[in-house]
Amino acid sequence: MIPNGLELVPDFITPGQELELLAAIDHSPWSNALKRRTQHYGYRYDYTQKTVLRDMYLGPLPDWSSELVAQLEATGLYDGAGVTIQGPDQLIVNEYLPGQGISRHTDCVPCFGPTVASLSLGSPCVMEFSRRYYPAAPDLALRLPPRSLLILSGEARSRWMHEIPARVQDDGVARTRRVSLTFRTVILS
Ligand SMILES: O=C(O)CCC(=O)C(=O)O
Repeated sequence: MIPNGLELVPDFITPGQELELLAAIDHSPWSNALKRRTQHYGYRYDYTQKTVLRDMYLGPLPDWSSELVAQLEATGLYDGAGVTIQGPDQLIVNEYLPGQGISRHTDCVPCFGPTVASLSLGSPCVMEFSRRYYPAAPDLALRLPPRSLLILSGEARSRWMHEIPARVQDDGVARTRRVSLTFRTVILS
């Protein structure tokens, strides 16, 4: 079953853009605060409190992401009812080495706007989608190819959970390093 509001756009960027993005990311500082390395831009997110507050502003998104943000905005993703709503102002870069994943979660609904978009670089991996917490089996396993853009809106964004199981292969295909860029729009209360 495919959740309403889930869309996967293959080849959203070119292989050249992928290499340029990876180079820029690897020239930027990584945080080791989580089980996997991350970079946070725009606003910091408090994973424990599940909050984003005004004083967590880190600054504008990095220059190396501006072409990508323009591509995202050009898709109309942020056009609601004929008006352009605010585009992404938060970016989290996640690095997954083989054996690393992200646990089952829904992106904080009051913290972020109705559209979440994740770009995959490097290794393909399988993302699982579920309507229930563990130990329920996932309802959908979706392969995310490199350079694809995953768009979550509607129920897929606000009601379903997604996860990347922490394993070294998916269906017999060995994972290598994957880097994802997740763009969100912060809602400050
Ligand atoms: O790696 C991804 O594609 C998804 C990342 C994610 O779910 C998150 O940062 O909350």
